[in-house]
Amino acid sequence: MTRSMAAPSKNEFPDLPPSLSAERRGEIALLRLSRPEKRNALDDATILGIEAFFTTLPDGIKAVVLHGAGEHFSAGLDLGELTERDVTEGVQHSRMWHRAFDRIQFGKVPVVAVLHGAVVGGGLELAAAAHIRIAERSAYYALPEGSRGIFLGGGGSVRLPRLIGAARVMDMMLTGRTHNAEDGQVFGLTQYLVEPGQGLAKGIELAGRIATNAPLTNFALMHVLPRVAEGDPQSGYLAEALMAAIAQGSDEAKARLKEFLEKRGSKVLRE
Ligand code: 1HE
Repeated sequence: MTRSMAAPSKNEFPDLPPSLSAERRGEIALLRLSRPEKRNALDDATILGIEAFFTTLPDGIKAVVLHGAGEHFSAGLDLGELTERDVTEGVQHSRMWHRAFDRIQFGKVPVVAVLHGAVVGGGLELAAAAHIRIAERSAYYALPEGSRGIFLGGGGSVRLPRLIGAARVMDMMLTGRTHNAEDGQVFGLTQYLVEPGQGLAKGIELAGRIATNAPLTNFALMHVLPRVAEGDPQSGYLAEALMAAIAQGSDEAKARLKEFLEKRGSKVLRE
């Protein structure tokens, strides 16, 4: 539910543009790209709305599901806004996208993106900032920047090679190659592949599981794991040891471990 307030209280979503809609379901927030008539193309208002949403998540939200209305997740950058920008404005525009998507990747809670139809250009960059990606079988991926005479600008040149390899990004941009949902699943862009129409339910299910984790564990996964994975190993081992000790020392971890040892905790079950 979107409330019309300039300064949201800790229990409300911020004022969002019409291209976005937010809904709370208990501990989970759903953020929907809601501009299907333009294939959820991302204009400035939408990017700023995404930044505001992830910066001011209401208290008690433990995971977010990001999804798109209509036939496509997102057609990427709103090309209609591009024509009048000079070089300096172009740099600032890209940095605005970086800020917004950083609020997703390094924000307060994990984000599950549900992908379907076109997931292209800036839409793919947006998806890359999430922590878990689910593809419906209709999803397809492309980076048409090459053919439009432009370049990645939403953090894609950083995030996408880490997810799918620089060679694939190079191929997609040089040749305009499109990959389908099965390809994306095989090369690790997505972690789940579901039938058309099933993505949102799967996203809500996974977000529900994420919400049951200790907040400190989710914090460590979002903020420590990627930095360790990308940094030098020796610093990584040290950061891991420190994070492990901090997590183990928390009251929540102690209570959860006690629960298991007293046969009240959940077991790891085969899916
Ligand atoms: C748009 C956009 C857009 C659609 N900006 N208006 N992205 C692209 O190069 C992808 C461009 N879009 C497409 O290739 C197709 O629209 C789709 C494959 C996504 C969907 O096709 P379709 O047949 O369902 O829709 P459509 O008829 O092409 O588009 C419907 C409307 O959405 C139409 O407007 P209308 O007023 O004529 O109805 C389109 O103009 C409009 N529309 N996509 C603006 N992208 C930070 S840097 C990131 C750089 C990039 O993202 S580059 C990639 C840009």
